[in-house]
Amino acid sequence: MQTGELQASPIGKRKYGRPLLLLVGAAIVFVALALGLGLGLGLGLKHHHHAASSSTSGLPPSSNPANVSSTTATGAVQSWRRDTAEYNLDMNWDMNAAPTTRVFNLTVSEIQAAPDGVLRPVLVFNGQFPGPVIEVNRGDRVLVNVTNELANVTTVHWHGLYQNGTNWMDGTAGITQCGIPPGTSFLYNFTVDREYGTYWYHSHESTQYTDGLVGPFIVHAPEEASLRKDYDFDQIILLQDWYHDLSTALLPGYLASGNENAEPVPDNGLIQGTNFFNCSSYGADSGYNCQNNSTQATFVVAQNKRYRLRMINTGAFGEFQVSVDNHTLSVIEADATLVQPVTVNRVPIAVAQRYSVILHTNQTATNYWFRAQMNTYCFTSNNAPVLDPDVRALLTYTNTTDEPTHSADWATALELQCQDLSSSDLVPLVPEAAPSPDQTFVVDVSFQIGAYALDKAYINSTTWVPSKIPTVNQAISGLHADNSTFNANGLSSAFGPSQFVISVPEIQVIDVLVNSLDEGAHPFHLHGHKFWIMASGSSGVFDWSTYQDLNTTNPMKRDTMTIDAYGWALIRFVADNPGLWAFHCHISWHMEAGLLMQFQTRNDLMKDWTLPSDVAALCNG
Ligand SMILES: *[C@@H]1O[C@H](CO)[C@@H](O)[C@H](O)[C@H]1NC(C)=O
Ligand SMILES: *[C@@H]1O[C@H](CO)[C@@H](O)[C@H](O)[C@H]1NC(C)=O
Ligand SMILES: *[C@@H]1O[C@H](CO)[C@@H](O)[C@H](O)[C@H]1NC(C)=O
Ligand SMILES: *[C@@H]1O[C@H](CO)[C@@H](O)[C@H](O)[C@H]1NC(C)=O
Ligand SMILES: *[C@@H]1O[C@H](CO)[C@@H](O)[C@H](O)[C@H]1NC(C)=O
Ligand SMILES: *[C@@H]1O[C@H](CO)[C@@H](O)[C@H](O)[C@H]1NC(C)=O
Ligand SMILES: *[C@@H]1O[C@H](CO)[C@@H](O)[C@H](O)[C@H]1NC(C)=O
Ligand SMILES: *[C@@H]1O[C@H](CO)[C@@H](O)[C@H](O)[C@H]1NC(C)=O
Ligand SMILES: *[C@@H]1O[C@H](CO)[C@@H](O)[C@H](O)[C@H]1NC(C)=O
Ligand SMILES: *[C@@H]1O[C@H](CO)[C@@H](O)[C@H](O)[C@H]1NC(C)=O
Ligand SMILES: *[C@@H]1O[C@H](CO)[C@@H](O)[C@H](O)[C@H]1NC(C)=O
Ligand SMILES: *[C@@H]1O[C@H](CO)[C@@H](O)[C@H](O)[C@H]1NC(C)=O
Ligand SMILES: [Cu+2]
Repeated sequence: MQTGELQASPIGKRKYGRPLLLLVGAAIVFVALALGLGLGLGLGLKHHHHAASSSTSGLPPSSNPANVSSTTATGAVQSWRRDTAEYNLDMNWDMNAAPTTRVFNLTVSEIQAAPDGVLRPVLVFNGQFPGPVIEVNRGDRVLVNVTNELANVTTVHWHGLYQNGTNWMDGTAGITQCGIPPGTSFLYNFTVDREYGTYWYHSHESTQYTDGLVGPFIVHAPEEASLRKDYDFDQIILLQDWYHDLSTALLPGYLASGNENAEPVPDNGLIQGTNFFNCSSYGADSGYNCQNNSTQATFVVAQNKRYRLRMINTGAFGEFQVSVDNHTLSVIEADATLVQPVTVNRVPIAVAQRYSVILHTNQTATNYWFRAQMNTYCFTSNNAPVLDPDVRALLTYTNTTDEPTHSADWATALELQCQDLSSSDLVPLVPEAAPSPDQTFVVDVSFQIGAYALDKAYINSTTWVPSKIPTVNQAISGLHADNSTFNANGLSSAFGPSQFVISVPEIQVIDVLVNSLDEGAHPFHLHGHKFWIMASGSSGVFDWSTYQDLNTTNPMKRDTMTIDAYGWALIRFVADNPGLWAFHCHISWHMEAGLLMQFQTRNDLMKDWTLPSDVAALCNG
């Protein structure tokens, strides 16, 4: 392993200081000896055992302190904790390789684990939390065999991938597939075309991903070569809020009448799936099995190197404002769109968004805090004293676990609202003009006490409930049968009362103005496309008199954007990708409350589709 490679390793916060360092040292010797003797510890120490990847990515983690840190002083390995050394990408990855087929296995199961010291049921991929890296080249065919060992159905969605021609591989329950039944396997089979960058994958069945079913998905391409001149190391960083209860235990309270959209407030935040938690914030009778021995991520850096940090918010609800004490960050990518470098002190990252930044380690060679400060302004309560929103990892130039002594957070204030980096600060590196729109739709987003007095979310007057028969299955049969109800333009009446589907039969450029009548911020994600952000506002309404004069020169294009509280956004996309595509708020609770609509595009192509038999069979399970 190269010196100075950024290493993510959970090291006990309580372990800073000499005596415990010695214990860590002893564990290093133990691991080194074990590896030196060629012993397979067989305790999940090596990631190969559980990793999904069949590729050549990643180096053996033999000299990585992550091995040590997931080892207790007695040498016991927490086998459910993934060695996130694999998130440290191999700079020798061949991005010019000829297109190939890459095969992965993802087994979904429920285990007991304590990512922050609080034991709870966690849903995991391949027995470990968080999920393994899936790393491919643009042009590759990807085969992922998902085996469901849960008691409930599941799906896997590939966030940001276009799935052009394979809509049924998008993994969206009730839209592109029926859930994978317990005890069975399903093979996701798709190619990654015309896109590269930082993506992720997660369950798209109810709120399941909130319980642990998340992982990074990286796509390389030859164009990356020029970018790589700007960094020496390439590191994935997963950020997520965390609850100490299963999401299904929190849902009934959230949806209960009279609750007025009071989302469950996270109990903690995790970086690389780990964090410290102070058990004393729970009373003795809390019912939680809490150990104060948890861990914090540590990034080992060398001085005067440049690190690309691919940060992904895989959380359910919370926005993070990421910063590194005493270091500026240069943003170069947002949701797999490369942008002209922009230097900032803090990067706000909403749920499901990704940002790559370059960190230049040109400060005094000591230790600093990497901060992912959760924006509690967007929560209905601050959940004190349980939630410590100042989520941290250690950035060490000295490869020590010493608590920083001269590390200072930026004096610039934290944002008081959950808002994205201004889209005018994000300018795509590869210029592209937005074409003129063919059609414009307006939708209103709100929360209301609806049927059965449940607190539900609405797109106009529709609250989404996943369809038993996926909408794409219905559309294909309807179009096959030449049923014109399925081929009308605009708001569709073909799918029943819980589906808000806008049908765009042929290739068109679509504008959508989303008006939020809600007091909360909503990170909206469009499946199967990236959209241009043509205009947005945090109050008032869109001024239609400016519609003809929108700046189409090179607007920001991405797949997830925050629509501000009581705000609005005008987005534009080319509806050229056949299928049924969800457009929804990515906050787990809000999607479950029904904040989802769909676009039905390219009926001209879909009418000739036949659903693959294995996909169709999922609905018989
Ligand atoms: C950090 O220290 C550990 C233990 O001495 C060593 O194994 C590892 O290679 C070091 N990492 C770096 C990046 O120097
Ligand atoms: C996937 O699992 C199968 C067994 O079902 C095994 O034969 C194969 O080697 C695994 N592939 C990878 C890439 O891990
Ligand atoms: C924390 O303590 C529990 C209970 O003693 C133990 O099972 C677990 O392995 C410990 N974890 C670490 C990281 O030391
Ligand atoms: C997927 O994995 C399951 C469980 O290991 C195995 O039975 C099945 O044959 C695999 N399917 C494919 C297509 O590899
Ligand atoms: C994956 O899909 C392609 C295109 O439909 C097909 O040719 C191939 O046989 C599929 N692979 C597997 C393993 O099912
Ligand atoms: C499985 O689904 C049921 C019904 O929604 C739910 O009560 C249960 O908590 C789920 N299990 C997990 C592990 O999510
Ligand atoms: C450190 O690097 C950043 C980003 O490259 C640069 O803006 C800054 O001026 C550098 N600071 C020093 C002290 O060299
Ligand atoms: C970090 O910045 C603070 C505030 O500017 C400064 O006091 C401190 O000395 C810096 N730390 C280091 C290690 O340079
Ligand atoms: C949604 O409701 C608004 C306000 O009533 C209306 O102007 C708009 O046309 C509706 N959208 C669609 C797609 O029907
Ligand atoms: C066409 O689809 C609509 C909506 O699903 C349905 O109500 C209608 O019966 C269908 N028409 C025919 C002729 O099947
Ligand atoms: C339009 O946007 C481009 C790209 O961000 C920018 O360079 C240009 O200055 C903008 N033009 C106007 C009139 O604002
Ligand atoms: C998707 O494929 C269709 C042809 O099937 C093509 O017209 C369209 O441009 C593609 N869209 C994207 C986003 O790749
Ligand atoms: Cu929302």
